[in-house]
Amino acid sequence: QHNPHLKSGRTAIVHLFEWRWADIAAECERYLGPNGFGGVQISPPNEHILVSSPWRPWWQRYQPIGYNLCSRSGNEAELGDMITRCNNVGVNIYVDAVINHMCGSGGGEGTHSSCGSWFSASKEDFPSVPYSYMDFNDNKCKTGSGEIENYSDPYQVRDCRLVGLLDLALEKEYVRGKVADFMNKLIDMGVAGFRVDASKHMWPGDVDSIYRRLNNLNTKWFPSGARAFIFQEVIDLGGEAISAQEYVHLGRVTEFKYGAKLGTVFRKWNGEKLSFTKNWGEGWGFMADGNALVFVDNHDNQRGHGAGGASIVTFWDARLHKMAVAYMLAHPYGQARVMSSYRWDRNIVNGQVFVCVDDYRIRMIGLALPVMVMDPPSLFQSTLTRPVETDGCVSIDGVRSSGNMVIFRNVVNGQPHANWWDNQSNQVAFGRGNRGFIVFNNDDWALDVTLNTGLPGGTYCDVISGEKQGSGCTGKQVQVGSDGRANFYISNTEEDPFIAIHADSKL
Ligand code: LAG
Ligand code: CA
Repeated sequence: QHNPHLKSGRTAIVHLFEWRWADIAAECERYLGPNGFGGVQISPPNEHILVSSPWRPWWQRYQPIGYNLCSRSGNEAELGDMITRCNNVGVNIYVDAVINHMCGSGGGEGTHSSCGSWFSASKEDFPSVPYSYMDFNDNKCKTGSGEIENYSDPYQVRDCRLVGLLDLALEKEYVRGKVADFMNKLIDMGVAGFRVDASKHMWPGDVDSIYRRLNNLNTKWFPSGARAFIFQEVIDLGGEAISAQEYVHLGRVTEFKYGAKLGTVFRKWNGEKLSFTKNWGEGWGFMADGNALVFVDNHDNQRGHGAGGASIVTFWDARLHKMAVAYMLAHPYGQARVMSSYRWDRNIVNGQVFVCVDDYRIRMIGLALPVMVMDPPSLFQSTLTRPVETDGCVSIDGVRSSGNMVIFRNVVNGQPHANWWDNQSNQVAFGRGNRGFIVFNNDDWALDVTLNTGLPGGTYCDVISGEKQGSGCTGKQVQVGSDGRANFYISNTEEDPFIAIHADSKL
């Protein structure tokens, strides 16, 4: 089902990667709700394996042990409280559903799981569900190793093990029922839908059968008869046996070409120019607008996992990242998702450990300092706080620009892409009807041009360099004449070489 059921006027989703439920609940009330965010993609809430080497990596959560709802983000009560509190302030929750597989075949035997349930990976025994060896695809998979060996063979990709993960027999009624029970429990708690992990590795007919078993959404927060929003993780950059098209009738699909191409454009690789994005969207060979879930980067490709390639822009390139995120949020194509995770270098402020993030900053409490080499090892011990006062993170401005661009997207919702301008290089501008206008300078020289914005005359506050506060503006001001025209000057040396104005930033 393709409709995210966003509450009125809201348009964007944020992935709060690895955040704790209690922190997400507070964030919904304090920031996301008041600032027009439509929904949160949460990390997998189900019981997962605990990996010791490396110590508690983020990816242990993609190795289910069962469907009990305790994870390192919190327990079932905290999850329910979060769903309720976010729904109550108009922010939907989308669950990352890992249903293709259980833990890795080498996951051992014991109670090293997030709720403490006993399991045996070697015997394929997961009593908390329960699943036994009969519920896995070992006999269906035809490769010698039992692994996916060749991505040009769709049978292998669906029936064999992905990186050693025990592959569930989703053709079985029993397994389908257990998966649907898990998802229905979450629906009844009030979630609005699911990011379906590893969808490429499941037959469309199998997931269809599961989706058909899902309950309607909880009528406490959603219209009666509303079906869960489904967005399926299918990495399709072209050239493989399995294409995103096989899944679009079932729900939305992650459009991985979007971030890969946008990164190439902003990096100016392969002769790409921003001016070539005049027909961005379907014109670039992406899937139909109504099927696409779009993002600049995701939790995998920002840390070298999964696909996407080197062109993906992440917070490591803060300047380009902010521009790319703003471009996505200003552009009408697709259901947009922004990413909020952490970067894994640390800084210490007044004896407290911080990790810098793209859109947010995470304060780590009680962590042993020397162990933070890559990803924070145990987020059980952390609390997350939105940056309010301190600095020290390169992309702290990204909080403002991305947050303000989420508002921009809401303000221009439903308006057509309009008033395109480019310099045949990397300076471009476009508007959204008569509600918003954005100008980018990704060239190595200044932009100085008068453009038709499509907006009513007046003085507007740029929401990238600052924002409207009361009747004032903390950033640049743009004078739009009664003919809709305005002069823009953007130096190529600015930290944020782009300007965005919209109906609600009018002074
Ligand atoms: C996904 N989308 O379709 C997730 O976005 C991605 O993060 C998941 O992989 C993947 N599918 C499976 O759910 C992640 C890591 C992998 C990790 C896996 C399971 O990117 O690196 O594999 O989660 O934890 C890890 C090890 C492998 C090992 C495997 C099994 O990295 O070397 O073979 O566990 O033990
Ligand atoms: Ca499979």
